[in-house]
Amino acid sequence: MNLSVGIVGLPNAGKSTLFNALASKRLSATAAHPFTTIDPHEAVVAVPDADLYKLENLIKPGKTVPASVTFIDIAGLIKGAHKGEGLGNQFLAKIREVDAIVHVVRAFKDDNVPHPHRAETGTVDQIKDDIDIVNLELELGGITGKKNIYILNSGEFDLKSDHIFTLEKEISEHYQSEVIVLSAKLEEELIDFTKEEKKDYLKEISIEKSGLENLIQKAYLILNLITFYTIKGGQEVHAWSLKKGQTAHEAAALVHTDFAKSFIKAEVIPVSFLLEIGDWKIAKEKGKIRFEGKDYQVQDKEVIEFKFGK
Ligand SMILES: Nc1nc2c(ncn2[C@@H]2O[C@H](COP(=O)(O)OP(=O)(O)OP(=O)(O)O)[C@@H](O)[C@H]2O)c(=O)[nH]1
Ligand SMILES: [Mg+2]
Repeated sequence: MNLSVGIVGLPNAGKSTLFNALASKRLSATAAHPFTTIDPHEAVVAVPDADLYKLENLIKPGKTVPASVTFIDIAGLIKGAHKGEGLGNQFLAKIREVDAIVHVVRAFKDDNVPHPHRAETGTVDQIKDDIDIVNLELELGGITGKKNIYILNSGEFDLKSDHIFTLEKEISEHYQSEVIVLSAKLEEELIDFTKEEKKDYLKEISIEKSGLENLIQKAYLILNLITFYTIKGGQEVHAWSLKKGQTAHEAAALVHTDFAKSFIKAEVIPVSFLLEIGDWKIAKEKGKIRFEGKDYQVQDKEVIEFKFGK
């Protein structure tokens, strides 16, 4: 199950900058003029998952595969996009295909980067000049009821300011939505850093951690996904995504494309139990591994071994 998240917002909001940070590569061109992005770019982004890495440490497999979410960088939209202004129509067609929306709201000041609806970039009202415009265009374009997260794209030295804090509160209350504060530019700069350099740099500017991890995890959550793990005889630890409510049979179909074999049962244990016990066989002896049938609704963070007939 690989669901996609579209990055939307006004031109010059910092969408491609954020996208590149998510992709850990400069896939999309960024520039201080509107409509830099024309064709959409896609990146498959690994979902950070501490339990997966604990499982990897325990099992020591040859390979570890994390769950992922696809992010799509799309052209900016402006007032009238639904009538074809700017690159509007292309934009709306692409947005219809995604499962959730990340809306980048510009909260950085930079006179070199023009705001599409404001001559003076310093006086932007993020609700009236940005969010309401984008939301109205989406609505007029027939795109409603999609799950979304607002990204407040703050200047890198502004992240802890009272102004940003107030704005974050205002937006989350006004739209009853998740708001994540980050600096896309800072996140993009971190691409080139080693782990150590990253840590030192964040410390220097008094930031505890990069906002990207938070964003990827929240995106995964709003997509209503859960994670289950397979171990494949100790060779490969794999995290898979399922929609909440899907069954063991559906999970098996993801893992084993060769589904001619008939499903007999799923052996199931919460990952926390397995990590605590430290061994599959011992867990079995202790009666901690359950046997479930094909209609069993898989729960978040379970390790599953499927058994098939011939
Ligand atoms: N100062 C500052 N500049 C930023 C920040 N984020 C992005 N920018 C700059 O703003 C400009 C526009 O960024 P892009 O990422 O290209 O914006 P976009 O939303 O993809 O724009 P379009 O593709 O034209 O819709 C670039 O020059 C970026 O370097 C930020 O946090 N601070
Ligand atoms: Mg762009």
